[in-house]
Amino acid sequence: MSLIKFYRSDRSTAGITDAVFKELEAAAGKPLAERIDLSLPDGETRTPAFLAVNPNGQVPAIVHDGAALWESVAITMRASGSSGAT
Ligand SMILES: N[C@@H](CCC(=O)N[C@@H](CS)C(=O)NCC(=O)O)C(=O)O
Repeated sequence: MSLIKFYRSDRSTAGITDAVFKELEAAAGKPLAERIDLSLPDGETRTPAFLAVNPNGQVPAIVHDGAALWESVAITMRASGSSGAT
């Protein structure tokens, strides 16, 4: 499986998604996601580049196999199904 690009920020809803990825990575014994840290105070979720990933301008968001996905619940379901853990 190709690495998932995982857009996150400290002290945000992305922490839940990050915890799920860490559990899945521990089970898989390998990294599943490349973490890309964005600064909310610096407005990094509002750049044109990130809005092309998530038009809502919010983390968490992922890009996997060329497809973007946002909303923590949707990402968790996708990641769990793609990891081989379920
Ligand atoms: N319902 C969304 C909520 C995501 C959300 O509220 N993200 C906030 C951080 S906790 C955010 O990225 N805010 C940046 C902004 O609005 O500019 C989810 O569960 O993924």
